[in-house]
Amino acid sequence: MIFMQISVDRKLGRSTPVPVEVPAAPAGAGILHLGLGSFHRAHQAVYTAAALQAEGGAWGIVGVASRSRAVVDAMHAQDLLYSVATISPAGTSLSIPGAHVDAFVAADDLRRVPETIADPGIRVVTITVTENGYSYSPATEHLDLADEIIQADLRGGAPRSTIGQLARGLQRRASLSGAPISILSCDNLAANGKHTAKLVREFLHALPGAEGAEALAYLDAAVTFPSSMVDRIVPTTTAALRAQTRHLLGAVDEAPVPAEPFTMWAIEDAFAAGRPAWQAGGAVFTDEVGRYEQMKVRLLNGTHSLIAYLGALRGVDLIPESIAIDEVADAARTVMRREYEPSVEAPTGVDLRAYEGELFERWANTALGHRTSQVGSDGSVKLRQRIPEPALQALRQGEMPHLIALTVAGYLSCLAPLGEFDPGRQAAAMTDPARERLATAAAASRGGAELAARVVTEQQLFGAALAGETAFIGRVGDLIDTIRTGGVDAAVADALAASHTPESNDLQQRSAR
Ligand code: CS2
Repeated sequence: MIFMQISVDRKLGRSTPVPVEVPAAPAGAGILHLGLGSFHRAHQAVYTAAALQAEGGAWGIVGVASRSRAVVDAMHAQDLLYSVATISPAGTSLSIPGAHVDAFVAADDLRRVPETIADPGIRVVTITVTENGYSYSPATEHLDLADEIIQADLRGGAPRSTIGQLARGLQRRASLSGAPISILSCDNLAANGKHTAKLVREFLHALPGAEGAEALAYLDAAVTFPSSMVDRIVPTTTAALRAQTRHLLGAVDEAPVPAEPFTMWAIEDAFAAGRPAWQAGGAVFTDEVGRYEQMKVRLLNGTHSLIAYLGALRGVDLIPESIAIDEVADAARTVMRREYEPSVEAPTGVDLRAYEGELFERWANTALGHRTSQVGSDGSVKLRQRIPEPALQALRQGEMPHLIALTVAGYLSCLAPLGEFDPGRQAAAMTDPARERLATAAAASRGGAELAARVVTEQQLFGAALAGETAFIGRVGDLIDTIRTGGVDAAVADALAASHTPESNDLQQRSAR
């Protein structure tokens, strides 16, 4: 699509007329949000805007970016406004949520996050810091006390980790007002509320002497950690989107966010000090968040990882290009139906098959430009949430999850290539906190079996339970070797053939042969 080059110097702002409705500024701050990235701005902020429109109230959002100035500066220059571009093959439409009342960079003033948590006007803290932001060890699932930042946060001074910020903020709130508050994780983690509560408590328990005692008692009495499942595909913002937004708005927006039309939010309704009417934006309040989360993290995210690694290894930039390849679509359908679905219990009223059908349409959204390198990034922390449970359930029933093994083999082939194997530029663009560790494992391994054993068993990258599953680890190793010597298509064909042959799925028959 070509856009007319028009010269617009007007900036988006409350006094700039634009052809999109700009809601009135919120009456005051009620939410502190940690993680002012694109996802938050296209998800929770949109639901909060709908709630404000429906019921008003002092539920404006104070957004916190951990280090990057870009979005904070752009939003301040635009009276905290930005547009959400909803993109489908049928076209792009803009909306302006206008739900923020302030934004700052945590690293600029490390005391500001705990101080804001202690402000009694703040009644909910929402969090999108990605799976990588919770400072926990994938092997033990406990707070990573060996982590340098956690150690520094425990010694005192201004906290830098999200868990340290929450714990120090709640400690301060306990001593100042003791006012109730809720902490709402919106990241793709199993039982994200409980997980966050556990890590905050572990931080407080690890403080010297009885330093954490008052805050721990306050947590029991006045703080809740509801779980939630969030869903909306939000790629990174591009220069092309900025140009398109400028054209549609007739004003410059330096911080637009692209998003798909689909959006979902399932939340446990356990708020200690009230909450916005997020249902006005379509949020579902339910006591079945666990089911929603398993459905989403496995069927969507688990399959998404496979599509990303297979696509990257085939040299494909975008998720829609990858899912358009017949073999990739077949692998995606198979992993979803045969290996993830048996471990998922559908939430009441949700039709799994309809949900799955919708996923294929969402992945095929070519206009969205979602990159394989974006979905493939941070696999060490993402896969930990997506694969171990369904893989273990299959293995316990004597079934080999060939396509989950292929997901791990694809991941390791991209991030820890053996010898001369070149996984290509999409794999090179993937970032991962474990990259260095994985490279060391690859350098010390002569083949796929050794690499898989080093990563899954020694490093316990996918948790302790999967570390002892030798048949699964052996299968991952075989598939790594097939990718390296025969190419990714050969590995996909091998995994699909094995999956479609009932006999080869049966581990007992396999070992008896
Ligand atoms: C993706 C998710 O990057 C990834 O790993 O699977 O970000 C996915 O797009 C969102 O969870 C959709 O809600």
